Amino acid sequence: MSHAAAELKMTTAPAPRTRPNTGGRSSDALPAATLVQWLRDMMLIREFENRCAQAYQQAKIGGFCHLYTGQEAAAVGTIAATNPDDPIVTAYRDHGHALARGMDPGACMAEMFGKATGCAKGKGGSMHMFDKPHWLFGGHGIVGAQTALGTGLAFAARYEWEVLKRPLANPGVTGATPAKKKVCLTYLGDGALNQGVLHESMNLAGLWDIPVIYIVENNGYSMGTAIARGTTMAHDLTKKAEAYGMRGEIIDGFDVIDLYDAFKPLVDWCRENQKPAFVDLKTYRYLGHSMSDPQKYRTKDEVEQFKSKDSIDRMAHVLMNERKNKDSTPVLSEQAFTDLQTSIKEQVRHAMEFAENSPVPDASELHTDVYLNPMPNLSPTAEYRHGAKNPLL
Ligand SMILES: Cc1ncc(C[n+]2csc(CCOP(=O)(O)OP(=O)(O)O)c2C)c(N)n1
Ligand SMILES: [Mg+2]
Repeated sequence: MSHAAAELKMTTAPAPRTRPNTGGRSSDALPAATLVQWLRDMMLIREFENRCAQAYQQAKIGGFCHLYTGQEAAAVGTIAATNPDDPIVTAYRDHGHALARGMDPGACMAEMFGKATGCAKGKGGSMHMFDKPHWLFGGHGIVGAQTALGTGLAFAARYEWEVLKRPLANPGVTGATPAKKKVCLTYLGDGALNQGVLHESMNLAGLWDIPVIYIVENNGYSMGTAIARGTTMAHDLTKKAEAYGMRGEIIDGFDVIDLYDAFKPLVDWCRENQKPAFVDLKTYRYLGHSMSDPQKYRTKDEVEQFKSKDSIDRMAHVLMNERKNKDSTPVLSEQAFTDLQTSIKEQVRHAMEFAENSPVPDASELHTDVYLNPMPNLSPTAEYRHGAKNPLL
């Protein structure tokens, strides 16, 4: 076993376990249709990413491209535990979160293709999925930067509820009224764990009781560096939460139902008590860090080991064999599963066609949306004068 694999075993792979068949889990209260929807969401992400990989190889997608394949349960299981108007923010491996939050796959794919119909008008690309109506505040490429944004979003949410008693948000945004207790899910990779901004953010969150949940999607590697080679206490990251006075939990991210059952009570607690938390969410990416990663840092065996507990296969198995309707038939029949596969392929094919047939952004869009309400002297438009005094200073 390679050095990296040995460390990964220690830090990432929890022993596979069978879900205890006892009552009292949050998922027990959910209708079967919700569980089938989770499976569908994970399958949609997998198919979307497969088609992105093809389109990238055909040079239809340019720039950086980080696929979410293998990590699907992380976005689907955590987002399922939120309200639709809880803000979320993530890093650059963001297609999965966007789709799990409900972004139209056409808008997501068009963004990948750099087309004007994309969610960021084709100006952001793979790393910058934004969806204001679904309270997704990006997609960010600077490692760790989104942790400060997520902390700010959570602060704003608490400020609205507690101080202003009215929403700050655009009234057109889904669920903007009335002000209410929210939590902000802030996703980061394990490679962001040592960025200063995370520690400044966690310090303030702990100090001021900001309702943010930092979710480390711990796939064991930061690009090609195994976590234990670059991060202290990799075997127990919750110690970092302790240092900032917040709850910390380790959650298995391979079984979406287990994940939800562990995560939902934490979200509810953070919302009710308006407190922060930190989650070490164990997961694994099947593909390289990005499209140009030769993956010399891990063995094929290791990847296969993780694939053998694939969260989509697992969920399909549970719904087709373990979860039963009142009449003892499985909640997902073989035919229904096949139909699901067909409808997802169709949906993603439509998204591809939509992206391919959409126009590229007009050249006049080059300097728009750079700043919100740009000050004339700060805006790189016709009014810009080099060396002009910053009116804010
Ligand atoms: C501030 C900053 N430093 C370096 C980079 C280059 N970079 C991009 S991703 C990455 C690794 C991040 O680790 P993690 O999120 O665990 O990576 P993954 O699991 O996606 O490989 C680095 C160093 C960057 N984007 N931003
Ligand atoms: Mg990582």
